[in-house]
Amino acid sequence: MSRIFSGIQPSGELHIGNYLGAVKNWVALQEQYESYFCIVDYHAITVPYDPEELRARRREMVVSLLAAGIDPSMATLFIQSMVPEHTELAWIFNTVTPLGELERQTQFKDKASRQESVPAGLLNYPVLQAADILLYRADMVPVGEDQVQHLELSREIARRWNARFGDGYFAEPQAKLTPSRRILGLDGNAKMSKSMGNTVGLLEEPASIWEKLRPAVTDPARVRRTDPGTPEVCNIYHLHRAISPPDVVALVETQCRTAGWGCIDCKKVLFDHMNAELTPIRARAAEVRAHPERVEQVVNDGAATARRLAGETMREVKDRMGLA
Ligand code: AQP
Repeated sequence: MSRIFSGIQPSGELHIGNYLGAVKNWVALQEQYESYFCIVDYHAITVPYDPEELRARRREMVVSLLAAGIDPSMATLFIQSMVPEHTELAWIFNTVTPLGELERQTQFKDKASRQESVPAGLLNYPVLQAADILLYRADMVPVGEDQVQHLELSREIARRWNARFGDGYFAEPQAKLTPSRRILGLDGNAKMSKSMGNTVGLLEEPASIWEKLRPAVTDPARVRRTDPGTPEVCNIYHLHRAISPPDVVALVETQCRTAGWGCIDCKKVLFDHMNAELTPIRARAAEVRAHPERVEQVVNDGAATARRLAGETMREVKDRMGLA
Protein backbone atom coordinates (compact mmCIF):
# COMPACT_ATOMS: atom_id res chain seq x y z
CA MET A 1 0.00 0.00 0.00
CA SER A 2 1.46 3.40 -0.97
CA ARG A 3 1.91 5.94 1.78
CA ILE A 4 0.76 9.57 1.89
CA PHE A 5 1.73 12.38 4.24
CA SER A 6 0.31 15.88 4.54
CA GLY A 7 0.35 18.65 7.11
CA ILE A 8 -1.60 21.68 8.17
CA GLN A 9 -0.53 24.58 10.37
CA PRO A 10 -2.52 25.41 13.50
CA SER A 11 -2.06 29.08 12.62
CA GLY A 12 -5.78 29.86 12.62
CA GLU A 13 -9.12 28.21 11.98
CA LEU A 14 -9.37 25.58 9.25
CA HIS A 15 -10.96 27.37 6.27
CA ILE A 16 -12.70 26.23 3.11
CA GLY A 17 -9.52 26.90 1.08
CA ASN A 18 -7.64 24.32 3.18
CA TYR A 19 -10.65 22.02 3.04
CA LEU A 20 -11.36 22.14 -0.69
CA GLY A 21 -7.68 22.35 -1.67
CA ALA A 22 -6.37 19.60 0.60
CA VAL A 23 -8.33 18.19 3.54
CA LYS A 24 -11.34 16.94 1.56
CA ASN A 25 -8.86 15.00 -0.55
CA TRP A 26 -7.23 13.57 2.60
CA VAL A 27 -10.62 12.22 3.66
CA ALA A 28 -11.06 10.45 0.31
CA LEU A 29 -7.47 9.17 0.14
CA GLN A 30 -7.33 7.72 3.67
CA GLU A 31 -9.38 4.78 2.40
CA GLN A 32 -6.83 3.87 -0.29
CA TYR A 33 -3.47 4.79 1.23
CA GLU A 34 -1.56 4.36 4.45
CA SER A 35 -2.09 7.93 5.62
CA TYR A 36 -0.22 10.25 7.99
CA PHE A 37 -1.84 13.64 8.67
CA CYS A 38 0.07 16.05 10.85
CA ILE A 39 -0.75 19.30 12.64
CA VAL A 40 2.51 21.12 12.04
CA ASP A 41 2.86 23.34 15.10
CA TYR A 42 6.64 23.78 14.67
CA HIS A 43 5.86 25.42 11.32
CA ALA A 44 3.32 27.75 12.94
CA ILE A 45 5.96 29.24 15.30
CA THR A 46 8.03 30.62 12.40
CA VAL A 47 5.90 33.79 12.52
CA PRO A 48 4.95 35.81 15.64
CA TYR A 49 2.26 34.04 17.73
CA ASP A 50 0.68 33.86 21.17
CA PRO A 51 1.42 30.62 23.15
CA GLU A 52 -2.06 30.32 24.69
CA GLU A 53 -3.64 30.90 21.32
CA LEU A 54 -1.44 28.23 19.74
CA ARG A 55 -2.44 25.72 22.44
CA ALA A 56 -6.13 26.37 21.70
CA ARG A 57 -5.62 26.29 17.92
CA ARG A 58 -3.86 22.93 18.02
CA ARG A 59 -6.87 21.49 19.87
CA GLU A 60 -9.32 23.18 17.52
CA MET A 61 -7.44 21.85 14.49
CA VAL A 62 -7.77 18.27 15.77
CA VAL A 63 -11.51 18.83 16.28
CA SER A 64 -11.89 20.35 12.80
CA LEU A 65 -10.00 17.55 11.06
CA LEU A 66 -12.01 14.86 12.83
CA ALA A 67 -15.21 16.75 11.97
CA ALA A 68 -14.11 17.05 8.34
CA GLY A 69 -13.94 13.26 8.18
CA ILE A 70 -10.41 12.17 9.11
CA ASP A 71 -10.97 8.75 10.65
CA PRO A 72 -8.33 7.67 13.21
CA SER A 73 -9.18 4.01 12.57
CA MET A 74 -7.87 4.48 9.01
CA ALA A 75 -5.36 7.35 9.23
CA THR A 76 -2.68 8.42 11.72
CA LEU A 77 -3.53 11.93 12.92
CA PHE A 78 -0.85 13.53 15.11
CA ILE A 79 0.87 16.70 16.28
CA GLN A 80 4.34 17.42 14.92
CA SER A 81 6.00 18.57 18.17
CA MET A 82 5.03 15.28 19.85
CA VAL A 83 7.37 13.47 17.42
CA PRO A 84 10.88 14.90 18.00
CA GLU A 85 12.32 13.02 15.01
CA HIS A 86 10.89 15.79 12.74
CA THR A 87 13.35 18.40 14.02
CA GLU A 88 16.16 15.85 14.23
CA LEU A 89 15.86 14.99 10.52
CA ALA A 90 15.35 18.66 9.64
CA TRP A 91 18.76 19.48 11.15
CA ILE A 92 20.34 16.74 9.09
CA PHE A 93 18.65 18.00 5.91
CA ASN A 94 19.88 21.53 6.66
CA THR A 95 23.37 20.21 6.01
CA VAL A 96 22.54 19.18 2.42
CA THR A 97 20.17 22.03 1.44
CA PRO A 98 21.59 24.88 -0.67
CA LEU A 99 20.91 28.30 0.85
CA GLY A 100 20.06 29.78 -2.56
CA GLU A 101 17.17 27.33 -3.01
CA LEU A 102 15.66 28.44 0.30
CA GLU A 103 16.00 32.13 -0.55
CA ARG A 104 14.17 31.54 -3.84
CA GLN A 105 11.00 30.11 -2.24
CA THR A 106 7.99 32.34 -2.98
CA GLN A 107 6.32 31.73 0.38
CA PHE A 108 9.51 32.76 2.20
CA LYS A 109 9.81 35.97 0.18
CA ASP A 110 6.14 36.72 0.73
CA LYS A 111 6.08 36.06 4.49
CA ALA A 112 9.50 37.67 5.09
CA SER A 113 8.32 40.86 3.38
CA ARG A 114 5.54 41.14 5.99
CA GLN A 115 7.98 41.01 8.94
CA GLU A 116 10.41 43.51 10.38
CA SER A 117 12.84 40.90 11.61
CA VAL A 118 13.03 37.60 9.74
CA PRO A 119 13.83 34.51 11.86
CA ALA A 120 16.01 31.77 10.34
CA GLY A 121 13.15 29.33 11.01
CA LEU A 122 11.07 31.04 8.32
CA LEU A 123 13.85 30.49 5.79
CA ASN A 124 14.31 26.87 6.90
CA TYR A 125 10.57 26.10 6.89
CA PRO A 126 10.76 23.98 3.69
CA VAL A 127 13.64 21.94 5.17
CA LEU A 128 11.42 20.98 8.10
CA GLN A 129 8.66 20.25 5.60
CA ALA A 130 10.98 17.91 3.68
CA ALA A 131 11.77 16.15 6.98
CA ASP A 132 8.03 15.85 7.77
CA ILE A 133 7.40 14.05 4.50
CA LEU A 134 10.55 11.97 4.15
CA LEU A 135 10.50 10.78 7.77
CA TYR A 136 7.52 8.65 6.72
CA ARG A 137 9.04 7.88 3.30
CA ALA A 138 5.78 9.06 1.77
CA ASP A 139 5.20 8.53 -1.96
CA MET A 140 2.56 11.22 -2.32
CA VAL A 141 1.64 14.49 -0.67
CA PRO A 142 -1.93 15.77 -1.16
CA VAL A 143 -1.61 19.58 -1.02
CA GLY A 144 -2.89 22.81 -2.54
CA GLU A 145 -1.03 24.53 -5.38
CA ASP A 146 0.81 26.91 -3.02
CA GLN A 147 2.85 23.97 -1.73
CA VAL A 148 4.08 22.70 -5.10
CA GLN A 149 7.32 24.71 -4.99
CA HIS A 150 8.11 23.49 -1.47
CA LEU A 151 7.52 19.94 -2.59
CA GLU A 152 9.92 20.33 -5.49
CA LEU A 153 12.52 21.37 -2.89
CA SER A 154 11.69 18.26 -0.81
CA ARG A 155 12.49 16.17 -3.88
CA GLU A 156 15.75 18.07 -4.38
CA ILE A 157 16.70 17.46 -0.71
CA ALA A 158 15.89 13.74 -1.09
CA ARG A 159 18.08 13.58 -4.22
CA ARG A 160 20.98 15.36 -2.54
CA TRP A 161 20.84 13.23 0.61
CA ASN A 162 20.48 10.05 -1.47
CA ALA A 163 23.47 11.01 -3.64
CA ARG A 164 25.66 11.42 -0.57
CA PHE A 165 24.39 8.69 1.77
CA GLY A 166 21.31 6.95 0.60
CA ASP A 167 21.55 5.19 -2.72
CA GLY A 168 17.81 5.68 -3.38
CA TYR A 169 16.77 5.36 0.29
CA PHE A 170 14.29 8.25 0.13
CA ALA A 171 11.66 8.09 -2.63
CA GLU A 172 10.98 11.46 -4.28
CA PRO A 173 7.49 12.42 -3.09
CA GLN A 174 4.94 13.62 -5.67
CA ALA A 175 2.29 16.33 -5.12
CA LYS A 176 -1.32 15.23 -5.43
CA LEU A 177 -3.52 18.19 -6.33
CA THR A 178 -7.31 18.52 -6.47
CA PRO A 179 -9.26 20.48 -9.12
CA SER A 180 -9.77 23.14 -6.36
CA ARG A 181 -6.04 23.55 -5.97
CA ARG A 182 -6.16 27.32 -5.37
CA ILE A 183 -9.16 28.90 -3.68
CA LEU A 184 -9.10 32.69 -3.60
CA GLY A 185 -10.23 34.70 -0.59
CA LEU A 186 -13.54 36.55 -0.69
CA ASP A 187 -11.62 39.68 -1.73
CA GLY A 188 -11.09 37.83 -5.04
CA ASN A 189 -7.43 38.88 -4.94
CA ALA A 190 -5.15 36.78 -2.81
CA LYS A 191 -5.16 33.08 -1.94
CA MET A 192 -7.63 32.33 0.85
CA SER A 193 -5.27 32.26 3.80
CA LYS A 194 -5.55 32.06 7.59
CA SER A 195 -3.09 34.91 8.02
CA MET A 196 -4.82 37.18 5.46
CA GLY A 197 -8.21 37.30 7.20
CA ASN A 198 -10.05 36.63 3.91
CA THR A 199 -11.41 33.21 4.85
CA VAL A 200 -14.66 31.33 5.35
CA GLY A 201 -14.17 29.04 8.34
CA LEU A 202 -15.06 25.37 7.99
CA LEU A 203 -17.05 25.56 11.25
CA GLU A 204 -18.32 29.12 10.80
CA GLU A 205 -22.01 29.77 11.54
CA PRO A 206 -24.24 30.34 8.46
CA ALA A 207 -25.22 33.91 9.45
CA SER A 208 -21.58 34.90 9.68
CA ILE A 209 -20.78 33.21 6.33
CA TRP A 210 -23.58 35.11 4.61
CA GLU A 211 -22.36 38.39 6.09
CA LYS A 212 -19.02 37.77 4.33
CA LEU A 213 -20.47 36.33 1.14
CA ARG A 214 -22.99 39.12 0.48
CA PRO A 215 -20.36 41.86 -0.15
CA ALA A 216 -17.79 39.46 -1.72
CA VAL A 217 -16.16 40.57 -4.98
CA THR A 218 -17.73 39.35 -8.28
CA ASP A 219 -17.15 40.23 -11.96
CA PRO A 220 -16.11 43.93 -11.72
CA ALA A 221 -17.61 44.66 -15.19
CA ARG A 222 -21.07 43.71 -13.94
CA VAL A 223 -22.21 47.06 -12.57
CA ARG A 224 -26.01 46.92 -13.06
CA ARG A 225 -28.26 43.94 -12.33
CA THR A 226 -29.06 43.74 -16.08
CA ASP A 227 -25.40 43.62 -17.23
CA PRO A 228 -24.42 40.16 -18.52
CA GLY A 229 -21.41 38.73 -16.69
CA THR A 230 -18.31 36.69 -17.48
CA PRO A 231 -18.24 33.73 -15.08
CA GLU A 232 -14.55 32.91 -15.66
CA VAL A 233 -13.44 36.21 -14.06
CA CYS A 234 -15.78 35.87 -11.07
CA ASN A 235 -14.55 34.34 -7.81
CA ILE A 236 -18.11 33.36 -6.83
CA TYR A 237 -18.32 31.24 -9.99
CA HIS A 238 -15.03 29.55 -9.08
CA LEU A 239 -16.38 28.83 -5.59
CA HIS A 240 -19.47 27.28 -7.23
CA ARG A 241 -17.16 25.05 -9.25
CA ALA A 242 -15.45 23.93 -6.05
CA ILE A 243 -18.62 23.31 -4.05
CA SER A 244 -21.84 23.12 -6.10
CA PRO A 245 -22.91 20.08 -8.15
CA PRO A 246 -22.14 20.17 -11.93
CA ASP A 247 -25.75 20.86 -13.01
CA VAL A 248 -25.86 23.90 -10.71
CA VAL A 249 -22.50 25.13 -12.04
CA ALA A 250 -23.87 24.91 -15.59
CA LEU A 251 -27.00 26.84 -14.55
CA VAL A 252 -24.89 29.52 -12.81
CA GLU A 253 -22.87 29.96 -15.98
CA THR A 254 -25.98 30.47 -18.15
CA GLN A 255 -27.73 32.74 -15.67
CA CYS A 256 -24.61 34.90 -15.33
CA ARG A 257 -23.97 35.26 -19.07
CA THR A 258 -27.62 36.15 -19.77
CA ALA A 259 -28.09 38.33 -16.66
CA GLY A 260 -30.90 35.95 -15.69
CA TRP A 261 -29.62 36.14 -12.11
CA GLY A 262 -28.05 39.07 -10.32
CA CYS A 263 -24.89 38.48 -8.28
CA ILE A 264 -26.89 38.27 -5.04
CA ASP A 265 -29.10 35.52 -6.52
CA CYS A 266 -25.97 33.64 -7.51
CA LYS A 267 -24.47 34.07 -4.03
CA LYS A 268 -27.66 32.76 -2.40
CA VAL A 269 -27.39 29.56 -4.43
CA LEU A 270 -23.72 29.24 -3.45
CA PHE A 271 -24.64 29.84 0.19
CA ASP A 272 -27.19 26.98 0.04
CA HIS A 273 -24.65 24.55 -1.36
CA MET A 274 -22.00 25.66 1.13
CA ASN A 275 -24.47 24.98 3.91
CA ALA A 276 -25.26 21.55 2.52
CA GLU A 277 -21.53 20.71 2.70
CA LEU A 278 -20.74 22.41 6.01
CA THR A 279 -23.80 21.68 8.17
CA PRO A 280 -22.92 17.99 8.76
CA ILE A 281 -19.30 18.99 9.49
CA ARG A 282 -20.45 21.49 12.14
CA ALA A 283 -22.67 18.84 13.69
CA ARG A 284 -19.78 16.36 13.86
CA ALA A 285 -17.57 19.04 15.44
CA ALA A 286 -20.12 19.45 18.24
CA GLU A 287 -20.07 15.67 18.84
CA VAL A 288 -16.27 15.58 18.87
CA ARG A 289 -16.08 18.51 21.31
CA ALA A 290 -18.41 16.69 23.69
CA HIS A 291 -15.71 14.00 24.20
CA PRO A 292 -12.38 15.74 24.91
CA GLU A 293 -10.91 12.53 26.36
CA ARG A 294 -11.38 10.79 22.99
CA VAL A 295 -9.67 13.67 21.19
CA GLU A 296 -6.69 13.36 23.54
CA GLN A 297 -6.57 9.62 22.95
CA VAL A 298 -6.51 10.13 19.16
CA VAL A 299 -3.59 12.55 19.45
CA ASN A 300 -1.60 10.30 21.82
CA ASP A 301 -2.20 7.16 19.75
CA GLY A 302 -1.33 9.08 16.57
CA ALA A 303 2.00 10.26 18.04
CA ALA A 304 2.87 6.72 19.18
CA THR A 305 2.17 5.26 15.72
CA ALA A 306 4.07 8.09 13.99
CA ARG A 307 7.07 7.65 16.31
CA ARG A 308 7.39 3.97 15.45
CA LEU A 309 7.91 4.70 11.75
CA ALA A 310 9.86 7.92 12.38
CA GLY A 311 12.24 6.07 14.73
CA GLU A 312 12.83 3.38 12.13
CA THR A 313 13.76 6.00 9.51
CA MET A 314 16.07 7.84 11.90
CA ARG A 315 17.95 4.66 12.79
CA GLU A 316 18.58 4.00 9.07
CA VAL A 317 19.53 7.63 8.39
CA LYS A 318 21.98 7.84 11.31
CA ASP A 319 23.51 4.50 10.43
CA ARG A 320 24.16 5.58 6.83
CA MET A 321 25.60 8.92 8.00
CA GLY A 322 28.05 7.53 10.53
CA LEU A 323 25.98 8.88 13.41
CA ALA A 324 25.29 5.49 14.97
N1 AQP B 1 -6.50 29.01 -0.64
C1 AQP B 1 -6.16 27.74 -0.74
N2 AQP B 1 -6.61 26.99 -1.78
C2 AQP B 1 -6.28 25.67 -1.89
N3 AQP B 1 -5.50 25.02 -0.97
C3 AQP B 1 -5.05 25.72 0.08
N4 AQP B 1 -4.27 25.38 1.14
C4 AQP B 1 -4.10 26.47 1.93
N5 AQP B 1 -4.74 27.52 1.41
C5 AQP B 1 -5.34 27.10 0.26
C6 AQP B 1 -3.74 24.04 1.39
O1 AQP B 1 -4.14 23.66 2.68
C7 AQP B 1 -3.14 22.83 3.24
C8 AQP B 1 -2.79 23.29 4.63
O2 AQP B 1 -2.27 24.60 4.57
P1 AQP B 1 -1.36 25.20 5.69
O3 AQP B 1 -2.16 25.75 6.75
O4 AQP B 1 -0.37 24.25 6.17
O5 AQP B 1 -0.51 26.17 4.87
P2 AQP B 1 -0.84 27.47 4.16
O6 AQP B 1 -0.86 27.22 2.71
O7 AQP B 1 0.21 28.37 4.65
O8 AQP B 1 -2.32 27.86 4.65
P3 AQP B 1 -2.81 29.28 4.96
O9 AQP B 1 -4.25 29.25 5.24
O10 AQP B 1 -2.35 30.19 3.89
O11 AQP B 1 -2.10 29.57 6.34
P4 AQP B 1 -1.11 30.73 6.76
O12 AQP B 1 -1.85 32.00 6.45
O13 AQP B 1 -0.91 30.51 8.21
O14 AQP B 1 0.13 30.56 5.95
C9 AQP B 1 -1.95 22.86 2.29
O15 AQP B 1 -1.96 21.67 1.53
C10 AQP B 1 -2.23 24.04 1.41
O16 AQP B 1 -1.70 23.85 0.11
